[in-house]
Amino acid sequence: MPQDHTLDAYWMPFTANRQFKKAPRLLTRAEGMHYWDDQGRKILDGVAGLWCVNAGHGRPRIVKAIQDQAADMDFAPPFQMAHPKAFELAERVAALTPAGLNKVFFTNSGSEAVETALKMALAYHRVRGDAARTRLIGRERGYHGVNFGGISVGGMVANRKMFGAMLGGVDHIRHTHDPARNAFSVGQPAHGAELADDIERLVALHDASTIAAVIVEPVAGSTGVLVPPKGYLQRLRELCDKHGILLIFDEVITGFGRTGQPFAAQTFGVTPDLMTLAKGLTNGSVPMGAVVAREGLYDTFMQGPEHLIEFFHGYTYSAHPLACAAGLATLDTYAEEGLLTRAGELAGYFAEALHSLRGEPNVIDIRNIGLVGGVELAPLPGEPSKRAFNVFLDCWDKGLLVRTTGDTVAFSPPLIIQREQIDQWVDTVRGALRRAA
Ligand code: PXG
Ligand code: PLP
Repeated sequence: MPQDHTLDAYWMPFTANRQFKKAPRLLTRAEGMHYWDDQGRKILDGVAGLWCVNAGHGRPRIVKAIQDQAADMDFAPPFQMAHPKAFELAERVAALTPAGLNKVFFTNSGSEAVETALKMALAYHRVRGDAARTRLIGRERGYHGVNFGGISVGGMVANRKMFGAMLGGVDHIRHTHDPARNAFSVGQPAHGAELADDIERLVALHDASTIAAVIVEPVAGSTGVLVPPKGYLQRLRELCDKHGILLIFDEVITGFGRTGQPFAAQTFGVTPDLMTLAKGLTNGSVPMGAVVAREGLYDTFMQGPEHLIEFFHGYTYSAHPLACAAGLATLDTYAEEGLLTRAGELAGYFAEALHSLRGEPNVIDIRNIGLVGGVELAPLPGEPSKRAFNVFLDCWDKGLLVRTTGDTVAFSPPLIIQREQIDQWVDTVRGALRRAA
C-alpha cells in the first residue's frame, strides 16, 4: 500500500476521496474478465470497467493497434486536415448504426458527444431558417455527462444543484421509473408508454415552434438501469415527428452491444435523428466519443460558399489517431467474436439468474435488458446510497467489482462473460445482501 502522502495530490472524480484514501482500492492489471489489485488479488469485472470494456480487457488486437499507431503517427490536426483512419472508422461506425444515421462526428468522451449533439440540434434549426427552435428538452433522472449542456438536460439532482443556473431554455419530461406498477419486470416493463405524452405538456407550455430537440437515454444507465416501458420510445418518436422536434438518443452506455443489438435503437426498433456514443467505441482503451447524425441533417449544413466552415465546433483531439486505431481494432474484435449480439444470446440466462435475487434482504426491485441489470435496495433510513455502497465494499472484499448508483447495484459486464461468471456475480451479491441484513 502506498504511503499516505502519495495519495494527497489526486482529487478523484465522483469519489468519496477521504474514505478512499483511508483504504485505497488500487487496480494494477487487467485481462479478459478480470482485474488484479495491488495486493495481487484477482477481481471479477462485473461492470466492464465503467460500462465501457465490452470486449474484455487487454485484447491483443487492440493493444497492438494502439502500439503501432503511436509509433507511426502520434497526432494529426483535425481542423482542415485529417488522417485516413478517421474516415475508415466513421464508415465502420456508420455501417453498424441504423439505416440513415451515417454522418459521424468524433469527440473525446460521452460528455463531449452530448454537448456536440445539442449544438448540432440548435445549429440545424437555425441553418434551416427555423431559428426560434432553441429549447432543449431532457428527462428527469437522465444522465448526459457532466458538462454544462449535459447537466442542464440531465436529471440527476446531485449533478446539478451545485452549479447554478446552467443552460437557459431547458425543460424536462417525466422519468419512467414506476415501481408501484412495474417492480420486478423481466425485460421491458408493461406500463408507462403514456409517459411519453409528457412532451405534449411541454409543447402546450412552450409551443413546439420553440423546441429544438429531446434527448433521452434509451435505457437510463447511471440513474439505476431504467428500462423503457413497452411502446414508450415509439411514442416519443411519433410525438417528436408530429412537432418537428429532433430526437437524440444518448447511447453512451447502450451502444456497442449492451442491449442485444449493436445499438438500443435497433433493439427497440426506434431510430433517432442524432445518436451519441463513447465508451465501447474503443473498448475503453483510448478516450473517444462520437455523434452520429441523420444524412439529411448533415446535408442541411452543406450550403453556402464551399471554402467556409459549416459547423463551428470541434476538439483538438477529435478523431485522435490512437483512438481511431483503437476503435478500428475494437470493431474488428466485436465482429470476429459476434459480441454485438452476444448480450441477446445470454439475456435469458442472465435475467433468470438476476431475478433469483428477488426475496433477498432489502431487494425492492430488479430490472434488466440484454446484459445490463439493476438490483434496487431499500435505502438505509436517513442514509440514501449507503446500503448499496456497503454492498459494493463487501463485493470488492470478495473479489467482485460492481457499480452502485444511489441504492441500485448495477450489472454491466464485458460481453465476453461466461455463464459461471454470471453466477459468481449473483452469488457474491446475494452473500453481500445477506451479510448486510
Ligand atoms: N451519457 C450517458 C448516457 C452516460 O452514461 C455520459 C453521457 C458521459 O460520458 P463520459 O465519457 O463523459 O463519462 C455517460 C457516462 C455510472 C457512470 O456510475 C456512468 C457514466 C460515467 C460515469 C459513471 O453509472 N456514463
Ligand atoms: N482552452 C484553451 C486556452 C485552448 O487553446 C483550447 C484549444 O485550443 C481549449 C481550451 C480546448 O481544448 P480542446 O480542444 O482539447 O477541447
